[in-house]
Amino acid sequence: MNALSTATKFLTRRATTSGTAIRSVTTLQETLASQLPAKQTQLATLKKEHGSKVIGQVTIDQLIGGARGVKCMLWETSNLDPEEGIRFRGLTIPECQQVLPTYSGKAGDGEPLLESLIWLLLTSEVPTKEQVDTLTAELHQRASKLPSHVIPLINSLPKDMHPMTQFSIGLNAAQTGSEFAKAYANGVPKNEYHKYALEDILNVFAIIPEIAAQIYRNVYFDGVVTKDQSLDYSGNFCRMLGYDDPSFDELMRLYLCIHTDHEGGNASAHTTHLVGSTLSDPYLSYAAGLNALAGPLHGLANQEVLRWIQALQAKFEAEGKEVNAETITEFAWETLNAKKVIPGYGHAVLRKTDPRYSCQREFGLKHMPDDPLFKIVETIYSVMPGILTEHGKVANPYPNVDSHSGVLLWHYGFTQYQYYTVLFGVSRAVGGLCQLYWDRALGLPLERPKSHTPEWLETFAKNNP
Ligand code: CMX
Repeated sequence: MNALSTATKFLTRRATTSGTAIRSVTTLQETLASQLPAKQTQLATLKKEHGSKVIGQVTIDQLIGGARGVKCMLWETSNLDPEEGIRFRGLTIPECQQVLPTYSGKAGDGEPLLESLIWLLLTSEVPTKEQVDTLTAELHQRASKLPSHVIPLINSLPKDMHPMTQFSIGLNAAQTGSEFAKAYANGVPKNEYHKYALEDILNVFAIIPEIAAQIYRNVYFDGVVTKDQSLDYSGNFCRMLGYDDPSFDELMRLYLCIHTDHEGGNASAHTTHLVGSTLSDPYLSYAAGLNALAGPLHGLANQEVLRWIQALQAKFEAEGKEVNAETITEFAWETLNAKKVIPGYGHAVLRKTDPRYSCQREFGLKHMPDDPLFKIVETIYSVMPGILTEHGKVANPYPNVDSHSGVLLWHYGFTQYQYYTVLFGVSRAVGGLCQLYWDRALGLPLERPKSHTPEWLETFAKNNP
């Protein structure tokens, strides 16, 4: 019996109602297996019947400018509209909050469980609470798959090494547990890759909270990680980090859900997809994605926002001035005139306020309306779009996801902002790797776009006046 059939067995729960009816929960693996043939046929037909149709053009500007807007990637799990923001399998964030199972068991009563979103992104179906509970139990069980050398390795790292570097090292080291790499080495046929990829993907989801929590506890506390597997994925992660507050659990559920996926072109998701296309296993693919997330123009922006606000507070405190719309405006212009970016503002695709910002703002208004830092973020929001519009360079003067997340964490005493991107990394694994499942299931090929030299471009431009 292979690991996959063990998992499927594990997931199948049977309950007797009044001693007569027997009902079983359709497992994640069964759901995916039932969808697979139709999905494969759909893509093959699309390619065969419409493969030669032109869907866009590429300008020299786009080639030099980071491929903005170039349509060249298939992405199943989410889509980003510049005006509306993200939809996960067609659902907006407020819609997810309405329909996905929560900790209380009632949709709409609290934040969705991360396990609900894993199910949705993988299968495009809204799961029942029962299905989500089986997935929670499976992930808790799979947490024991963390190879025994990983925690000692993390414990040996210097405390001043950035937590994202430690996270990437930890996940790379866990790759010894890859079922996909073993199966590939044993010559498993191509049409079976996806089964082993799914094994790895679920194992990565299961082990990364402990890797992440160990880093947090080592760098800032006593190195002790305490689990509570009676809770859901996010609740258990909060206990491992050392937080025991139901309201913080809810924040973590929201945080982990909204950072999962942002279609394919963002650097962390795209890197995961690119590296995965070489048939690197899901551990190595997502470790590469983490390294992309660690850049200040991407996931590191959430720590930079807190640093920016701290610097602003320190400056005006020293000058005996209040932090208000006027002083924030002054500080923003200082930043811009020094040719630095305002962290947490702007976006490569979005052209409106990020709905991930808006839902965090809603959370703040509900749970901490009088928090001083929350109020500063509100004031920044009231002036920054005007400042950036006046500055005249940015395509989008509105806040993105990173603008708000740190302030909410800070409210609960989670003030170690150098660590914030690790939380983003725990969540982004879900988007990048759910897509990687479909990459393997649909047999997507090695990614290999064409590059050109400047000389080729100049000659082309000359010949095409
Ligand atoms: N502050 C100051 N200048 C900004 C800016 C900001 N917040 N956002 C963009 N600009 C500048 C760009 O640096 C660029 O300047 P140059 O022409 O001198 O190179 C110009 O405005 C045009 O850029 P753009 O088309 O508006 O934005 P890009 O697609 O090039 O970049 C992003 C997008 C997110 C990297 C950029 O807005 C930025 O640096 N924001 C601050 C960092 C941040 O919050 N990143 C997190 C994004 C969300 C995430 O991935 O987690």
